[in-house]
Amino acid sequence: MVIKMGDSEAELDQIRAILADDAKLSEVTKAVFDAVDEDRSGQIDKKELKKAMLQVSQEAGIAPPSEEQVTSALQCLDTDGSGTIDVHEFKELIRQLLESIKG
Ligand SMILES: [Ca+2]
Repeated sequence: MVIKMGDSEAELDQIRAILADDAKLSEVTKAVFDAVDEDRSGQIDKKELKKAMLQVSQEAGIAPPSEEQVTSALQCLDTDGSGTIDVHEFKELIRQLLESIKG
């Protein structure tokens, strides 16, 4: 599943529905997580995060992330300090992302 950064009512309704339903949010998280976790380790490491951020920036038509931005995103997401992002940490990211789109 691709999360579009659109703002049409239908898309906003879909985002609200996902945020209101934890099972749905987990499903979306898992789909995105698996796409980013290329080596299927169950953890997103810095290299994978960088690639994902690069892809998002390309699709959004913005400048690619700097090394510092990738590092700070990783530190921000890695709430247990393991150096990688697990699916629970990733779920918080997706939740915040959807919350910010929903406005
Ligand atoms: Ca972690």
